[in-house]
Amino acid sequence: MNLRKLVGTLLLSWVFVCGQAKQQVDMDWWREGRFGMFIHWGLYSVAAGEWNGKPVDGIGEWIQNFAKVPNSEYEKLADKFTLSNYDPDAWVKLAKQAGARYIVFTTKHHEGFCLYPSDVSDFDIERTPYKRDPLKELVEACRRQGLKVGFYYSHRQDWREEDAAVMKNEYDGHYGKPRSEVKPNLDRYIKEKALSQMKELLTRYGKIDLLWYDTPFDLTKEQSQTFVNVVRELQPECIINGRVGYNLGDYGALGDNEMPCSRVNMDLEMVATMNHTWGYKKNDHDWKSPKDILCSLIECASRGVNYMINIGPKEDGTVPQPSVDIMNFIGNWMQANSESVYGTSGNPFNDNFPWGYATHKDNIIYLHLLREPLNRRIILKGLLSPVEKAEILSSGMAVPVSDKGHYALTIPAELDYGQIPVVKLVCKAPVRFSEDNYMNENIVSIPVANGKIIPGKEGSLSIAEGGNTQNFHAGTGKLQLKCEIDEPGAYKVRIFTSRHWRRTFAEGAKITLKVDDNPSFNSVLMQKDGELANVRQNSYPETWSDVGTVNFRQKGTKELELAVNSTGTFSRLGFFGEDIQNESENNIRFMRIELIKETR
Ligand code: FHN
Repeated sequence: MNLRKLVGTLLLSWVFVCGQAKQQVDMDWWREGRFGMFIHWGLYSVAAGEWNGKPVDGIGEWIQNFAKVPNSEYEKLADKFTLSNYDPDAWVKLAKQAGARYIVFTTKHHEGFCLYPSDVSDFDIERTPYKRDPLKELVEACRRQGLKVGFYYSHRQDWREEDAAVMKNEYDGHYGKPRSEVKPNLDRYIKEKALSQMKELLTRYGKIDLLWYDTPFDLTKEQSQTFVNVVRELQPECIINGRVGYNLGDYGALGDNEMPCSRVNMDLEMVATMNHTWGYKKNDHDWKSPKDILCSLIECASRGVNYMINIGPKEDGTVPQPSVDIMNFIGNWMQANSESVYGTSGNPFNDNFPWGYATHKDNIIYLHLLREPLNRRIILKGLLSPVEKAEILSSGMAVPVSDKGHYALTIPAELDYGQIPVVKLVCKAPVRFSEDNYMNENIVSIPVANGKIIPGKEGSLSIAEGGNTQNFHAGTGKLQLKCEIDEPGAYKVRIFTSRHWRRTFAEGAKITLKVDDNPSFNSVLMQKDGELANVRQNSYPETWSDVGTVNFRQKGTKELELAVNSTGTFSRLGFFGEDIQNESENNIRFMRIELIKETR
């Protein structure tokens, strides 16, 4: 054993003996920054979504798995991973001018290939024509330009390692033998490879600001904890993401491209693709629009959530032009409007606004206008703080505010909504707001996350990190919600649910809903009456069901009570594209209920 390895082994043993150190993590920069750039780069960038000249479905970095490529074949990609146009300063500049405050880079993805020279694996950058350490170069570029650095490390999946074989999720021919002969020894992989590589990553590159683990799958809590411990011991200030497993990280985890549906009161990050893949795919031209991506950043900020957008460079290091265009578009907007994102705390109101989003900071509320508000008027019914003034953030143009019981803003004519103008509303004191839900532009939008949970005979439903219901079925109780009705009349009741994109809409789901003193909707079938056409469709599509109409004879506070009678069945796209029929569901993923005023 060479000296470097001996020191490493001693250090690791110390990590195991000490266990978890006292947490000294500094979350301030991460909360303040709100915006990061993810980079997926590896041998899959060489394959670029094709194997043997044929396009392969699915996310590009999974091509080895989806195209069922044995390791002996896959490793040949290393010869073609040239990095010939790799310019880490240009990548960092791209992130920085867009306003991103941190970068997270794939040091090892599920394929097992290390983008740095590793002493414990020969499947690393030294196999490529590139003779330097691209990770070191990227870290240095981040430091030069003042961005925080995060390392992505696939801690559970490693298709190069038989001992880390997952099987259910994984093509079993990687190792050149039948499934029955593969006898994984996960503990050995963790101790001898993963933790040793963590030590390399945490001791060779100076201060690392964020460690981004992924797909914890079947790790035990103890195993996840060792991945926490190694960071705490070697880099006590480093933040650990939620996907280390068992909520042991410093912030919570959402699914890929999963947009939270209401304001959250915890540290959370949303990670998103610009098209349908993380790793480069030459045939994926289905890019989200620059405005869509900017809206996602703003929406995340309005939920109090960080947003990390991904780029997937080509094998030579070139960033696809649509990604550059998106980052530049965000950068232009951020130049004038970044104060409405950095260090903000999300929408202070419980309302979802039809015209856009809101964030706040101290005594300031920022209103992000995606479209012209109805009659160019915004009425902030829940605002309790006295207002000093309002203006368009990018130009300083005054926005008149009147106070007739509720503050009302008159939005100037002819704003360019393609550029998402922001109203800066300055209050005379730190923002105070009511907890109630009000009607905006004829819609009362009631997030389920605000509800009171009444547990059932079989335990309790709960609210997931992203604000949707989880474990909500006939046995787990009911949800009570409230809203303010200030205009009596008839209202359509629309219920929004979401689902993972691999699942079809659940058939046969039935609910019971009571709305104030209206006759209750008993065991109503949830129909797929419509689906929102937006960036969520690729990940967690949102569907609505119109369950009927209610009448309010008087204004005032109204109570709603939601229960599930049956959750229904769905079919699911399996991991290799197979159609899995008639799975049952133990949850309806409710997001919000809308009461829509009938205006006839
Ligand atoms: O399987 C990976 C996937 O390839 C990609 O890296 C994403 C990014 O969040 N994480 C995993 C799936 O959630």
